[in-house]
Amino acid sequence: MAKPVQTLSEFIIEREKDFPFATGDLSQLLTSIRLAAKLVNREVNKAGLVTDILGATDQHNIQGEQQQKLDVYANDRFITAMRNQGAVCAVASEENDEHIVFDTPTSRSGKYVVAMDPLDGSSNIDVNVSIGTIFSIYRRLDPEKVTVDDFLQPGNQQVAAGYVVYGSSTMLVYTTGNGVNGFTLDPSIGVFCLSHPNMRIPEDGKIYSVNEGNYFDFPEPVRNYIDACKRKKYSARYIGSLVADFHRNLLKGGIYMYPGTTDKPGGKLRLVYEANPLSMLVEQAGGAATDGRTRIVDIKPEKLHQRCPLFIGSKKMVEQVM
Ligand code: AHM
Ligand code: MG
Repeated sequence: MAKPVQTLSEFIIEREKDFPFATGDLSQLLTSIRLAAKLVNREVNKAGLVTDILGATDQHNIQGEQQQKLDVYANDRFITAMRNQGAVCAVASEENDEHIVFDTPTSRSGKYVVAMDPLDGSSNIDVNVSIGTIFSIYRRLDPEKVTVDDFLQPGNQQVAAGYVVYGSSTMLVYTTGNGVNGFTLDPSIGVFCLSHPNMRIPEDGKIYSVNEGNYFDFPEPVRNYIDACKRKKYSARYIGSLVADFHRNLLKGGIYMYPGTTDKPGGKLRLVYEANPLSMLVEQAGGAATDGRTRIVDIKPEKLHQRCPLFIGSKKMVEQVM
């Protein structure tokens, strides 16, 4: 007889029992993320059919990037789900200039803050290529007030982190600092089921993911590393959706790189809600992440939307590029 599958909600409840003093707040928070992920998944799946969900809005985010309609939809869904749950007192998002403090009676005393990129890889939305959501959870610093400092804690203080990849199937992958587990959405019943228990990234890999269009602007050591990958006939794989590139490398082994360039020494990716959560995940899975000098999760963020170079993936490959 086939082994019964464990659902995400059963898994969350089971894990909660491992922490004798757990209040259930983190479980509640993960439940709200699960709900929002399903709603976003529904819209992503019918994006080609429904004309008012594809394309850009006339708004720009703080980075000056034009917001897509699905960016705004995903942002609203995740914020609403967390506001309604009560475990979260504030959220910071790639799509909002500043963090948002919740004012409902229950959320005011919420223990956690969440930083997120609600829809990563926006340029891939209209062309039916995988996109994702990334989230990072911290304990708030002061029970009396919420400030931006709650979000500027180094990544090594994260309580949990994860992502959702809306791909050929939709998966939610997360860690609470005790290994990494992946759940695949069964669309016929609308339930996430444990499909990838205790995920480990291969120690070494043969895939490198980088936007080589920027090659001539990369620092020399990075160009040398890319040349070495080619000499070894490694496979070049670059989707242009960080979550999807990261997910593939997590399963198969590989390195994702977004280095600084001559005109953008900080690179493109954001430390707080892109690099930090994926770095916690990769370390929990046995891999590594650095900005080229410092372990990503040891960097103390100074600004909410701060960028950082990112080299992330199989441990040996990250060591070599360093
Ligand atoms: P976004 O958060 O605005 O979608 O930007 C982040 C994305 C990553 O998903 C992806 O890896 C990278 O930007 C691609 O950038 P580029 O087109 O410069 O290669
Ligand atoms: Mg992004």
